[in-house]
Amino acid sequence: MNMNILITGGAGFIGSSLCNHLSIDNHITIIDDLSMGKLENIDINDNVTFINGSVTDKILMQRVIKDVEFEYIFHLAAIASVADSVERPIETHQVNFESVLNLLELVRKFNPKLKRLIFASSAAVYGDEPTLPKNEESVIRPLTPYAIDKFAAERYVLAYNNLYNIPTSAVRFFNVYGPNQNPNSPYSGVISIITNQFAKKKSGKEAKFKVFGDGEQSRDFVYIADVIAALVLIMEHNNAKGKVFNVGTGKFISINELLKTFEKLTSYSIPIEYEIEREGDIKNSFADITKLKSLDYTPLFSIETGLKEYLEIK
Ligand code: UD2
Repeated sequence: MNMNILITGGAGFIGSSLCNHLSIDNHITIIDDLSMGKLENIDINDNVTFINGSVTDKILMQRVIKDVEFEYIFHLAAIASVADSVERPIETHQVNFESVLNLLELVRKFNPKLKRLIFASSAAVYGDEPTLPKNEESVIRPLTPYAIDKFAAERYVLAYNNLYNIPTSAVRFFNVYGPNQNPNSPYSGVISIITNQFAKKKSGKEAKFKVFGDGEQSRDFVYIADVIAALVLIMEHNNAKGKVFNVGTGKFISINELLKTFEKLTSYSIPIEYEIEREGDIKNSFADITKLKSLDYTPLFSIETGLKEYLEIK
């Protein structure tokens, strides 16, 4: 392909996986302040330029957009913790919303050759409205600063397509899992936390896992390789312009069943404690992926095959 591609948040979990995939035959520029991401996540080679900085730095962002004529931009940088957004709504708003609007304006002024900007939104926009599965026209009920910012930013991204002819798309990620997801906060993806505990157990250390609630809550867990495939399809399809897509598998599994799957695959078991339900936790969530399938997307990984690949079980 040999394109110039900007990935904000390119050292993070999803961004680094995307970079490692696309840098085989494109030039990638990454902006990341390493607040959550890690340099070790990136396969640094001649095709990758790493810039250590924040997407909230307007001077830096202007310089980057003016310096290189990007064909594609993936805006993945964000404060990913919902709890953090509740603690620090103003600071998280600067990263999760203002950086998006600023980037859109920079592109409008300085990047006429852009083929597509793809923005990472979230299933959080659907909130706790119980109808399932969620399709892109389902009721939107964002409940936290994180979800409100994601929804507002997503609308701006699509409005720039319609108002100014800036080619954009947005994705609503469901529960993404896979290598390089940081397990070190209680709000890290639950699969990264469970994996970490099973790895401890394997190496003879003390391990345990706390389930918040009765464990019957369910999620649509999508393996990172399927997410990368979805992003590439959206990037390549002209008819994805001006649209938002759910990115999930269309299937769901409860936390209890997930734990059983880990036990089956690893042949280990760890002590499980049941704690009070997490405040604001959504009971069940899964995606209707009909719209993404119209771009020829088929998720290749079930929860079992995805976990096998992640846990490197041959
Ligand atoms: C996901 C997203 C979040 C936001 C939200 C919107 C991830 C990592 N997070 O949060 O950014 O978009 O969806 O709805 O994708 N759990 C336990 N024990 C633990 C950790 C989690 O029982 O140690 C439970 C948790 O209470 C929840 C489920 O596991 O019911 C999944 O938790 P999560 O933090 O992986 O993802 P979620 O859906 O809360």
